[in-house]
Amino acid sequence: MIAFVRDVPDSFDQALSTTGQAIDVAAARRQHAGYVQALSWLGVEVRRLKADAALPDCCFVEDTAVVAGRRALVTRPGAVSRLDEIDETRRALVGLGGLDVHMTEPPATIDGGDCMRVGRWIYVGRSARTNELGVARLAAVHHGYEVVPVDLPADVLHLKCVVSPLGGARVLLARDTLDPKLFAGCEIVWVPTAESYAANVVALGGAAICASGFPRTQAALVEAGFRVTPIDTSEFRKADGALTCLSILVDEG
Ligand code: CIR
Repeated sequence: MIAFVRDVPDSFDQALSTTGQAIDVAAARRQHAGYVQALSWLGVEVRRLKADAALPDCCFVEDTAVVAGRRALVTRPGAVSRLDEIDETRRALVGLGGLDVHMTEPPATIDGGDCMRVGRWIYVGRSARTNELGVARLAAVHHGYEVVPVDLPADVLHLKCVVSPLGGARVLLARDTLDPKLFAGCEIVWVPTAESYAANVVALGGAAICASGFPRTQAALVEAGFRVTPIDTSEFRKADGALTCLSILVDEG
């Protein structure tokens, strides 16, 4: 497994945020290094892309591509300030070789954080960032998968803010967010309402990287058989980000 991550820019304290909390860029860089280390511990080959100070949100690289199998869709992020983030992602994915790389044309918008692959399905959030044309583009490029649109509540930024894939047909879902019937073919591991931020984890094989400070979610993951690595994500949380947003995973298999 290869993971592309993008460094934290000097301007990260100007990242889009609904929290209004002041971001400590140096602390964010330390937390980012912890994330990279945790990925390496899981056996992932990490490739770092350079930050661009003109793009304060560029470390949330997940939003710029949806990779499944040998096909990659470079997205067109729904936030105007993030549109230029895709150039570096496109270069990196083309440079990797072996991937069929496709683009998204305006007026379609789609954020990778709204897209979750589980087996042969790709769930996609219809959100403030991902529009109908974005969903259609995803379905056209990833035609080998069944695309399942999910209407998101207005207070949920991205689909994967409240549900994330655990591998196989398992998902980690925050209670009181989405209708569990959407995931009828899946086994659900539940995150309690009070810990909903922790529903976003990076799970690979039998291991999961999760946000620290959420003991009930950690216990649920352990109960589900995962070896759990908690890491501090406080600075990314201030910018409405979590764990999956910090990487694009490419399965070489
Ligand atoms: C934004 O509002 O776009 C960023 N501040 C946060 C993006 C988080 N990305 C993700 O959850 N996939």
